[in-house]
Amino acid sequence: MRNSLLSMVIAILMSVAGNSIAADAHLMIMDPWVREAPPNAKMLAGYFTIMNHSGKSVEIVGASSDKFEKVELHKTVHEEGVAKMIAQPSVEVGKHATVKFQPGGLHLMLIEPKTKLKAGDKVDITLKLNKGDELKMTAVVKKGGAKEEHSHEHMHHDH
Ligand SMILES: [Cu+2]
Repeated sequence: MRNSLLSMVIAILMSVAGNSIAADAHLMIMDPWVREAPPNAKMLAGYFTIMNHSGKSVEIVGASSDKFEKVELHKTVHEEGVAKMIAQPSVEVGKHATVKFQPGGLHLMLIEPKTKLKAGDKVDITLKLNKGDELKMTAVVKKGGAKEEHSHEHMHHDH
């Protein structure tokens, strides 16, 4: 009896540990942040750098955050001098590669905030990887450089 109880406890501990460990210890997220937007903004942009120290490429296939209705992977591209954002079904991080989500390029499009966010606030974001793994990060809301184009709001403003 004791033994079976003990092995049950061990099994539970192992499954808890399994869930809390990052999907892949070889993946590293650096400097996650969300650009502060006007309080009525319907969309905010999120940025981070991801490094893949493993010998296998991984794919980011989606993202979510409990502070937003929806999170999409976007890329800003310039076509004939016009900046456009294109939703990406997935973003590959090659083996031993670094991919930057940064203003003017790849970004997380954080859609319909559930609460008002201002500089200094924290936003938990989960990346979904291929094979069903997840990678969590805590982004800090910061003021972005005013010169950076992109973001839907900025399209309606003159800088
Ligand atoms: Cu976007």
